[in-house]
Amino acid sequence: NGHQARVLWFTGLSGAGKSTIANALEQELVRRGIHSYLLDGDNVRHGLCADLGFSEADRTENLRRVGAVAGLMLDAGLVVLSAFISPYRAQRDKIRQSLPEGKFLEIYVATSLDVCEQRDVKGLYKKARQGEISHFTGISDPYEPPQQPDLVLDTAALSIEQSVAALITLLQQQGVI
Ligand code: GGZ
Repeated sequence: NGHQARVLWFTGLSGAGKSTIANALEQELVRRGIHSYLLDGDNVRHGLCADLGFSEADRTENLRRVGAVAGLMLDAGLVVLSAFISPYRAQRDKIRQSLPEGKFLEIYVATSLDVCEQRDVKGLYKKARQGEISHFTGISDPYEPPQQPDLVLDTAALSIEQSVAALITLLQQQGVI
């Protein structure tokens, strides 16, 4: 099962569907015998980055560490799926520049703020609107969308299966699988 290592960097608002899509893609890659690993808030913010919050400096440090780990996993030959809000363009560009040329694919999960807020799966948007959470992305903190993403996925318009299919097509076009 020859495949080329890559970092797939999912960016988008809280509740946009980054982790859901990345999880579904990981299952599809496992099914195809492709060695991959999913980095997301669930396995990073409780351990490696447990000391960090959501200020701009802490988010930048969070993503610096994740980018470094992704780089190590890339060296090990994995297809790395990374799902973080990563709200600042400069943070994402820095990670792209830290990796070997062409190894970073930016996936913009472009689900609108309206849709994310209506879903409000964890009730965080409501809390942010009520001022109980400060620096909440999209409400009281910025989100800078990618200007030239490799793929745009809007989960208001696409099923999980359709998003995974679009990602598989991208990976085939890029010669990853
Ligand atoms: C944004 C927050 C915040 C604030 C807690 N702003 O939907 P979730 O819950 O599970 O995903 C969000 C997660 C964001 O962590 P990331 O590591 O992806 O962020 S970043 O890339 O900016 O470092 C959300 C929850 O943490 N959460 N407080 N203030 N999201």
